[in-house]
Order: sequence, then C-alpha cells, then structure tokens
Amino acid sequence: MPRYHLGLDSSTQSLTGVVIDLDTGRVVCSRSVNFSETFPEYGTIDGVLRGADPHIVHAPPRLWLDALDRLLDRMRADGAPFAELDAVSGSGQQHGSVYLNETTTDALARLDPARPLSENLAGIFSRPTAPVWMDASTARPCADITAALAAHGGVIAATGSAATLRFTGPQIRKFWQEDPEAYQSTRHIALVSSFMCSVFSGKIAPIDPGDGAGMNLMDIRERSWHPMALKATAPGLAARLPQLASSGTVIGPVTHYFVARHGFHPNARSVIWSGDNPCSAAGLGLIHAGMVAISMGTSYTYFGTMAACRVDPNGTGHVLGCPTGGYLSLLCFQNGGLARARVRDRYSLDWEGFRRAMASVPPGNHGRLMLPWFDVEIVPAVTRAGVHRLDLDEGDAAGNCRALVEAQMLAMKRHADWMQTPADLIYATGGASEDRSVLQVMADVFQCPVQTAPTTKSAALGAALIAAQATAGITWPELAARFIPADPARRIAPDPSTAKTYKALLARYTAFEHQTLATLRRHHAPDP
Ligand code: XUL
Repeated sequence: MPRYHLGLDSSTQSLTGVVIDLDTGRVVCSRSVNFSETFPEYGTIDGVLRGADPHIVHAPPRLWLDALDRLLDRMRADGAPFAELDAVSGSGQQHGSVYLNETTTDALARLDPARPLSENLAGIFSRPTAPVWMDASTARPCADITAALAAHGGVIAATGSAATLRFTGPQIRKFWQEDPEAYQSTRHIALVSSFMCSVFSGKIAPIDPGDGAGMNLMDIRERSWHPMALKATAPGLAARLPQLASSGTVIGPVTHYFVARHGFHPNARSVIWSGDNPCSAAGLGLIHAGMVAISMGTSYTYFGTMAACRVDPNGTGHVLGCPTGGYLSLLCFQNGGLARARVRDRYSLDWEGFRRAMASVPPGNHGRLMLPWFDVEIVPAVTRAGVHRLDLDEGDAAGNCRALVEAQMLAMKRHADWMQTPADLIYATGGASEDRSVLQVMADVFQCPVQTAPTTKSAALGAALIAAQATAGITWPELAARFIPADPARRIAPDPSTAKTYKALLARYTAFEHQTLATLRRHHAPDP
C-alpha cells in the first residue's frame, strides 16, 4: 500500500525534495540540487541570468528540468521509496512565468523515458527564458494596469495586491508590448509551479489560488480569473492561461516518464503545486486563522492567516489563497536583518553585546523610538532611505539597539492591522529567530506566544503535506500534529506586565511613523 508523499520546492537557487512517511510523522529522505553549481553550462549566477539592465532578471526553465531529473536520480540513490509513492506535489518560486508554444501539450503527453526531460521538452518554449520574481522592469505595465482597473474598483480590491513589479500580469504585459510576435506564438503561459506540475502530470496543470494571487490577474474573492484584469494586461490572455483549481486538486496519475525513468509507483498521483510562500505556510503548520509566521532573514516577512478575505488598503501587503484554508497575507519588510546588523556595527558590538545592550533598557525604551529605514522600505512605502529617531540620542548604544528591535516588531503589528485577525501563535524562522531576546520582544509586542519553527525546508514539507492531505484523507490538524508537533521547549510566552507599555508604544509609533511619512512626502513631493 503506497504511503509516502513527495514534496518538491523549485526555488530561485535550488530544487529540493522531501519524502514524508505518514505513519511515523517523519521526513525519510531530503535532498537539494543547487542550480548554478550543478549546471554551470546555463551561465546562471545564484540561479538567475542578469544582463546589462539590472532590472531584468530571468532564469532558463530547461535548467529546472535538468535539476528535476538530477534530484530524482540522487534521491533514488539515497533510497527514496518512490516505488511506494502515493502522491507528489510541489512549491514554486512565486510570480515567475514560463511561455510555451503550441507543441507543448503533445510533447508533455509523449515524454520519452529514454531521454532527459530537458531534451524531451527542448522545443516547447516560445520564450527561452522566464522572468522571475527578482525582475523589476515592469514599471510601465504596472502603471497601465493600475490605470485600467481604477474604474473597476482598483487593482488592490480586485486582485488582493497593488500592481507589483515582480507580479506575473505586468510581466506578461511587458512581453506582449515588447515582442508581440513571440506573444502571438505563445499558446500557454504557466507559473513556475504550474509548469513543473505540468511535467509531472503530462498535461497543462492548473494554478492554485495561492500562486494565482501573485499575478494581479485573479479575482481574490472569487478565485477565478478577473476579466478586467486580463483585459488590462494583454489581448487573448484568457485563452493562454490554465484553469484555476483549489489547492490539493488531484490532476491524475503521474505521467509514465516518472514511472519508467525514476521508479515511481504507477498509480502515484500528481497534485497541483502552489507558490513557495503558501507552501511554507502549510509546512510551518499555519492551519487556522490567527496563526502567523515571521521569517527574519535579510529582510523580514510576515505571513498571517485570516478566515475572510480582506485587503491592505495601502497596497503594501499582499493577499494570497492559503492551502490550509482561508487567506494568507504576505508583508515584506526590507529593513530586517541587515538593519539589525547596521545598528550592531554602528556601536561596534557583537551579537552578545547587542543582546546585553538591549537587556539594559526596560521594555518600551522609556517611549524612545526609531524608524530604521537604513534602506528604502516596502512596508510602509518609503522611497528615500533615512533613519529617524524620537527622543533618542544617536550616541546611546543600548537605547538604539532596543529601539531597533522594538520598531521592527511594532511595524509588523501595525501593518498587519488591516487583517483584523490578532495573532494567537507566531512561528519565528530565520537568523534572528536564534536570539531569544528578539523573540521576547516579539511575544510582548504581540502579546502572544512565539515558537521557533522546527524546519528550514518548510516549503518542500508544505508541498508534501498538501499531497498527503489531498490523497490520504488526513485533515490539516492531524497532519500538523504529526509533522509539526508543538514543543514547549521552543516556546516563549509573552510577559503580561508589558502589555500596557507596548499598547502605548504602538500608538506612539503609529503617530511617529505617520508624521514622518507626511514630512517626507512634503519635502520630496514632485514639482507641480
Ligand atoms: C514573494 C516573492 C518571493 C518569491 C521567491 O512575493 O517574490 O518570496 O516567492 O521566493
């Protein structure tokens, strides 16, 4: 009886696979293939191709196909139980788009197991490279789409996000504007997720509402293509997009190629993929509204779950469909880990010194505040870098260390307010989550428990869980209990005695931020 589930994560720099065992609640096999290191012949650096224009960032989809064959070979050599596989699903870097010609359906249906995927599918691309989420060359298409949807309630209310440089719709519009002939010869447009899933399925795969929401093309409430958004983007687009289908939809058995070449069970099923952020939400166990994940790497990302669909009126946050149900917000703060390192270095501290400095000042920092916009900021939108202080002397190392960490947490709380869903449990991941004093400020500002996340491969695990939930009849709470069990040793409780202090500080922070943004706007307003 097949009982294993495979989850893949096709990210920017690598392809990762994990196989989970439902009976034991364990990952039994886990492997990654780094794109640029393993396949230097494609000329990518960190998985992407850059040219003279720094705004243009693409990737070659054939590289992902080579990586898929290589990864499955290696996993099999490691003993991955592909012959007992029940289902496979995956996670793709969001927003990237793959352009396919009219030979695609035939080529997918007739994959020859004697030849690698990249050879089988060499002729299907109407555009040899795929723009990926790092591409920021679509300012004009974004302005066009925003203007066209203004008369229809606006792009934010329609699609869950403002028109965003890296989103797929603006990328498609740019392609149509710059190369209408190649657009004409494009029969299908896929996301990274739906492209990879199509390969497993042997036919064009649907897009799920988690990844579909990252396109500025999906009606965020109806979870169907938004006719006006499609019209505002490019002619004949409806015919080129795949269907939208619920997360966890089973497409059918995996195509024969994977049985013959990689030893999959002949009845192993192909389940539709999602974007890496929705998959991470599943892999971190965000299974009910109010559960939040905060990832603290170079930048900080806040994912919050909510039952009903609400959108950020400021357009700085995004709303996606969540594979475990309801909706997921995605807020990206540019001044995250790098800003923290800038403050540490400014006072010539190491991390231990930073921690001690912070601990020497009480929660609330006597009302002193910092807006740590060392770099331009996404949330809130700040186009001019600059650090702003309120009642805080720049020479005061301890005050500045605490102000930085408090400001980062207060900003997240304030800018998730539109969700109207208070956090009741936060999973923290990324470098800064190793610092308990940072997590304590997080727990106190949000007044909710914080738990460090158990896995670094949350997107691949999430994809495997999506496959299991779709095919093995197991509910999300059961899956979460088996694979992401609560661990009291990794939990930090909020200190209730700080609740009043942080409530007052949040109000003060909000006013300070508001006032500073207004001043910036006044001083840097464009000439009339
Ligand atoms: C999200 C985003 C990235 C990509 C790649 O909007 O652009 O997180 O999904 O990881």
